[in-house]
Amino acid sequence: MAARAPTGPFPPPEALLEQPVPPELQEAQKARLREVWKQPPGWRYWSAVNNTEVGVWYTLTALAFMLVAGVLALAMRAQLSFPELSLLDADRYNQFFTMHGSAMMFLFAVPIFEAISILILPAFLGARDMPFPRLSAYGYWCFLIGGVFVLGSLLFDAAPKAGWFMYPPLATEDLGIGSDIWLLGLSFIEVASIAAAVELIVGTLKCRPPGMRVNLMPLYAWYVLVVGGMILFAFPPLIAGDFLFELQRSQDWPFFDPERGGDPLLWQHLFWIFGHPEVYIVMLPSIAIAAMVIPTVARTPIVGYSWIVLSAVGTGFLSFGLWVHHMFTTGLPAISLGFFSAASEAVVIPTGVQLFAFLATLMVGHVRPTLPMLWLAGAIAIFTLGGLTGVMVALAPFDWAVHDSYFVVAHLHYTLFGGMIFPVVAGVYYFFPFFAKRMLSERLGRWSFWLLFVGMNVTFLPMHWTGLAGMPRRVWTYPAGMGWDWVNLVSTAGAYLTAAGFLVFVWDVLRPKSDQPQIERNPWGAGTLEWTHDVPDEAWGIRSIPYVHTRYPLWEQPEMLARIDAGRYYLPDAAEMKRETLVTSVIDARPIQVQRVTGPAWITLWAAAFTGGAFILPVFKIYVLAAVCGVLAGACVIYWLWTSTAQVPEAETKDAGLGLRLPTYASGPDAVGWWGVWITMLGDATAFASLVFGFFFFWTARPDFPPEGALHAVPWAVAASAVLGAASWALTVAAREWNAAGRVAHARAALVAAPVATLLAAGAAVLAVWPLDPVAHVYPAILWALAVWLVAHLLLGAVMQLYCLAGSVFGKMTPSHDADLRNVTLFWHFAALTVLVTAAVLGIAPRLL
Ligand code: HEM
Ligand SMILES: [Cu+2]
Repeated sequence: MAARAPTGPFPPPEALLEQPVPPELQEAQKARLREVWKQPPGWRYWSAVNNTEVGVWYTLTALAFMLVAGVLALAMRAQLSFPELSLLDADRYNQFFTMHGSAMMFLFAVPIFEAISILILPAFLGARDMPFPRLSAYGYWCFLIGGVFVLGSLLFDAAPKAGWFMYPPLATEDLGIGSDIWLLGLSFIEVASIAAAVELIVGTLKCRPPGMRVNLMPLYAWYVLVVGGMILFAFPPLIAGDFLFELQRSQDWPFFDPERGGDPLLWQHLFWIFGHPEVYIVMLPSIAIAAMVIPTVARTPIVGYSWIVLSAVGTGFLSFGLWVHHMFTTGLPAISLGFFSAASEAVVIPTGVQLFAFLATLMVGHVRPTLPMLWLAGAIAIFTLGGLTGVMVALAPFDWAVHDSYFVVAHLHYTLFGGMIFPVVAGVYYFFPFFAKRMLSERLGRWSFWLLFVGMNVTFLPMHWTGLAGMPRRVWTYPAGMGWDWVNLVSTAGAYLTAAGFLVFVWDVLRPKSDQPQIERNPWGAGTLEWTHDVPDEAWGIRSIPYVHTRYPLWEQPEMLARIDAGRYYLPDAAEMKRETLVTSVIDARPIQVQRVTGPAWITLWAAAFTGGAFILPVFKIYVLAAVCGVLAGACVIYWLWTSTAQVPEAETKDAGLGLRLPTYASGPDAVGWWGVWITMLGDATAFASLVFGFFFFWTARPDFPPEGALHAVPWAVAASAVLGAASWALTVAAREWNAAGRVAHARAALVAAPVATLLAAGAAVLAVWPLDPVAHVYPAILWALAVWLVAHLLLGAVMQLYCLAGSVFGKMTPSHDADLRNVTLFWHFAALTVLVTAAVLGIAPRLL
């Protein structure tokens, strides 16, 4: 262990930083870096995994999905332009608004944040890549496959049609496969979203440049942490909800069926526990973009850095307490109405703090009116209007009046255009030269801005009116003479104007630019690290990883750029011809490891394709093949982990530059993989907690839970499952300790015994619920659901234990190279918790009820 500690000076002594690097050496270093980071040629390009390629694909795909969703909106507006038209029939209209909303939210609003972040976060942090490049690639392919599948259903007239929040009983009773496509297809994409969030969080925590303490991070990175964290806690309840929902649809387990003890409100809770934070998941990245653009435009450091960070974190927390305001009309007790109404208004405070900090920055600086700034100004104007109507609908009595009317449609589009479309376009204008090395057009940008600005107001302002005049949302047509006619026509005209604005923007992005000069480096005169990237482009990301001790290094460390270019800083070379980036400590960013990151591979694409099969085939009730796909996906993932992560390095330490020697292998909390597991498991535990919440929700909300004389889970089997699960956990911990102490034979024996205990625990869990009939009533159904969840985790845990055993036998894991075993033990801490809580719910709760 001790052999792996970093040695050498840190922070780097000034004398070392000043030493010149001989030009021949510089050229040789550059040649090696170029060779190591180059993209695979020809069609093999699509096996690339590094963040610059994957980030661009991801961004373009999300924008393309947005355009498809926009076309659906245009079709809806055409249908509504005059009363009693029948361009679209009712059924098709339902499909269109459902897919419009779902695609905008799940295929565009959230993924675009992850896409842009994957693309630029490493550059903000002076890293060469994300910590787990193959995970980003896997996430991207899942997103593409899932998105094409869900949108493709439109072509077969089979799309979901129960609205973007899929309320039961409408969606449970929907015949056809539309709702299944929504539930399974979007769950698949949510899993990919969570994977990206894990990657982004670990990247921010562990891959910052040496010296960049948390209070020096670019604000964007703070928002990545907050939004990533929110995704981690908001998506799992929805996934848990999807899981229950799909069980109801395919197996008839009655979670949302009141006749058999279920309750549709459980879905509403789970959906909005996700859905409200979702609103902030969508808005906060926009504020993050503004926080990067505004100091540059104002040519001054941001005012109130700490206040902004606190507000962002505060908004993140608050947003989880607000979901009930989407359910004001469901007949909740008055006390909770008051509470959630007040809490909804309270979010105004942190949002206001951020806004005022930006205004203050603009006031103390010397503002250059650039195109990104124009888009941001438009965003603020629109968002303010949307915010005002938001304050109105947050008042429960007003909401009763306009609920499910076009007023809400107007409100939500103002917030989404102001809070996301305009800032995202601002971000594209600002960051486009960063990755394309060419500017977008000033003239087209202005055209697009005014078309969109006027167009969206003409579209959505009249909807406040139609809403107050009583026009309900989600109607495919309306009778003449309600006073809605010409207002709707105006709306439709506005929609086409908006579309023209989008077209101009898309053309500007896609038009060939090879006759245009490449940009000068740092064209906006920004102060943050991403603009140190080379022009013309170099695939290595950053030539050498700088020592950072200011918030705006390009402004405040004037000697830095020349030193980066000269390879004067860390990792200026790729002596072993491996892709590498630095890992630093979480709070104060001391260098602790040289991380080898993975290169191009097809295996991620295969893994995504099989995962897709596992999610998509059940839509068509093809369960056996789906299971086969699941197993194959697992095999791909195992192969990819086995061949590329936690490899025993050729030497324990290496020269990282500036006299610093760093380990090439890390294990436990030093390793990025360990953090990845931790963070993933937080999300997993949240999903599990949502299922347990479901149990207690039924218990408190339903008088017949459990019903008179109900069968309970088999006590001895519950107890056996708990004991065996705990034993398996203990064996895993013992294996870790023995292995670390060099008692390899003991460790292997423990790793042989552990999966046996695990499988027995899984068997006992099944026996515990076997006599219960999940179709009969929600009580046996929720017990079955918990058991299924537990068994899936136990099976996964057994595979992990066997993976470590194989690692030990084949020399991938040794007493001093035990990263895999430590990560697996971490998984098992959570698995043990799942075992014990499940046992408590199955075994003890019925006696208390
Ligand atoms: C050209 C721009 C757009 C137009 C013309 C438009 C139009 C519409 C219309 C007419 C509806 C209501 C359908 C109905 O209730 O019958 C709707 C719903 C919705 N829109 Fe948009 N929209 C646009 C852009 C966006 C954007 C950018 C987003 C999000 C990022 C978005 C998200 C939604 C959502 C979530 C719904 C609710 C769907 C539902 O009721 O299930 N829209 N849109
Ligand atoms: Cu909300």
